[in-house]
Amino acid sequence: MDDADLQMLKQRAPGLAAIYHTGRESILHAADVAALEQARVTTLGRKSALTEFLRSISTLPAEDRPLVGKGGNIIRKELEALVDEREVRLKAAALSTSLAEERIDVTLPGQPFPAGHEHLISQTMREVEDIFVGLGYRIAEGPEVELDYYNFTALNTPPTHPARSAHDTFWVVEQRETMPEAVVDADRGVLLRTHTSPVQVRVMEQQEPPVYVLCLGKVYRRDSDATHTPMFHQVEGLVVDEGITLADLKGTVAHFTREFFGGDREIRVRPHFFPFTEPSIEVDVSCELCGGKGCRSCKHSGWLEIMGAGMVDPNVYGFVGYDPEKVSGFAFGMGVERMAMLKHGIPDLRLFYDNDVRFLRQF
Ligand code: 2U9
Repeated sequence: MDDADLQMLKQRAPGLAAIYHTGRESILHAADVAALEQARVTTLGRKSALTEFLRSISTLPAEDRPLVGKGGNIIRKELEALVDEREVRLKAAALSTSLAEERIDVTLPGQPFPAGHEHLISQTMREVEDIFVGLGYRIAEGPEVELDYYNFTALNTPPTHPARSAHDTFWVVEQRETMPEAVVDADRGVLLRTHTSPVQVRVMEQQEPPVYVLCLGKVYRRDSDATHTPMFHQVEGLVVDEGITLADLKGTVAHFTREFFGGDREIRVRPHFFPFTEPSIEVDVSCELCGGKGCRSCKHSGWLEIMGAGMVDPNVYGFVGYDPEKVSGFAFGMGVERMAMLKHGIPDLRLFYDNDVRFLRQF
């Protein structure tokens, strides 16, 4: 549009310049995208002064219409371009404001996720396992529902042996009940294992010496009071090789107690009896609380009983086909709950099974 056209336009359509200036001002002053949309509707919408003006062109003299129409469209295009340009600017400004204000610190710690952990009994078994694996032992497992033969008979505890009653067995199928005449068949009875020793019998059935094996797991006895639960956990070890002596047993136990309890712990050995070991011993570890002087926790003796053990009775080898003239070995057993109580000063066995997280989460 040249200057002459512009002059003519100003004369024929004097309101157009005002429409342009008002629209331009409201577009350029829109403070945000919403305000800009409002300005666009007011300036360029169907009810705007500009649209009204363009509609009214048909009422002008025919010779004026092309120029006025052209001018009106130029103005509309210019205002539309201003809206687009302003929109780009406002959006960019809004983005940089939100980037600055809504900053996320990715180094903040996340929401805590309440994860549990192994029960102290499992942790204790894992610790004992690690110590013996470090000595070259293999871990063995076996059934908790066991045959009388593996739980008692093959461990030198025949059907009439008095030691059987001491075990307070949970019977699944008691042969004496179903076949009263066949006491000889009593070792076919089915029971919940009263110790983990049957696992070692099964290991010896399966392999020739040397045997260096550790068994850990649940055992069951019909017993329930402040110091007994009907289910508890045992760890038992068995070594069978050529030339194994009681000195090897003592050395192994001394190493284990130092690793497990820490510090310069002493051990002492007392004679005892078990059907499956001969000779049999009980092992005590020196009390760390009183340094051996005697206190409440060691019942004023300076010593804490930690395990039973002994040299495997040669009769046991007869059941698994080992030659007691060629090999000898030792075995030991301990209660996991008791080990954990001694190590952590836990006063009551029942705390392990109350499932109170305030107790459990301390370990
Ligand atoms: C075989 C031969 C011998 C395992 C042994 C003990 C001594 C023992 C108790 C400790 C506390 C059980 O949990 S407790 O009540 N265990 O005193 N256990 S010797 O002797 C064996 C095992 C397997 C073939």
